[in-house]
Amino acid sequence: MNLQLKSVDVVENISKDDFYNNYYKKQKPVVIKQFSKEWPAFDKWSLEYMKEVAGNKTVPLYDNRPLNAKTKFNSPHAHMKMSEYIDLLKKGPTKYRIFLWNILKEIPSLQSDFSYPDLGFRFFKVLPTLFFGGENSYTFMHYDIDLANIFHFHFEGKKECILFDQDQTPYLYKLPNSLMTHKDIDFSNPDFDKFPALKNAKGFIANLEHGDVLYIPEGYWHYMKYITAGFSMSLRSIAKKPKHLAETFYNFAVMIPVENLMRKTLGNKWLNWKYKRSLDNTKKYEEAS
Ligand SMILES: O=C(O)CCC(=O)C(=O)O
Ligand SMILES: [Fe+2]
Repeated sequence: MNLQLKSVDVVENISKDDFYNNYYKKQKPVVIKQFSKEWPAFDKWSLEYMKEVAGNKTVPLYDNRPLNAKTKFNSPHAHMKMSEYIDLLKKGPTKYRIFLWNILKEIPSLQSDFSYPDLGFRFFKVLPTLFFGGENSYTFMHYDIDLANIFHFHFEGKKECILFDQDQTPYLYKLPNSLMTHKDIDFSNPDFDKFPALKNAKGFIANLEHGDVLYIPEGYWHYMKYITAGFSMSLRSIAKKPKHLAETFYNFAVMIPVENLMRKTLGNKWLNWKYKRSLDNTKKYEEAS
């Protein structure tokens, strides 16, 4: 038994109108092969190049440890010099990832290597971010705090992405007051005895290689597995659906402050309550549909 995953459409070339009407408007994911081939980045960007331009930067690293009551929302697990980190990536599998690294703030010169595609809507230009991962590392299933439309460009190596629309949330064992699923689910090889509702979830799968872009519609859940060491850049365009804009506001104004406060005051009791609630809330979706 596997997850019910359809392959994301893959196109070689796409016009602005076709992208807008067939994917953006319908909020349907798509992979555009070698979309970045006109950019200087297509030839330049590699792990080695990142080591050259950012080797001396200290970078925040994340591994796969579950939430911890002692840390705040999204705080890093370790720090390293970028040059050491890239050496580590090249040496073999490592769990350490870089997550949401802001290009404008950290290495503004990289901006001249890419441009914002003209696809009929506005990009949120202050927030181009980079993500790095070692062979077999993965970014846990989540959706983004601003429920943005994401353009995820991949460089060097191969990556596998699993996506779910928000309408599949009931089957995903979402943790209350968070944007994540239960910590014990391995989306590459889920345990359906422990998490039977996952059998009913209908999602998408995409494979990315150097130069490809994956369009992730707004608010979509995403799980990313680095098949080999590599990195990606996400460009975002804010959510359009009023419901998603309202949730963005809620996430910043209520969700994060509540989370930080509860971890501080109740500690692990709060986290354990969240895990239990995610199982209880999902019970009614466990029957085969
Ligand atoms: O590629 C990754 O490691 C995570 C990407 C991601 O979560 C995003 O672009 O929002
Ligand atoms: Fe994300």
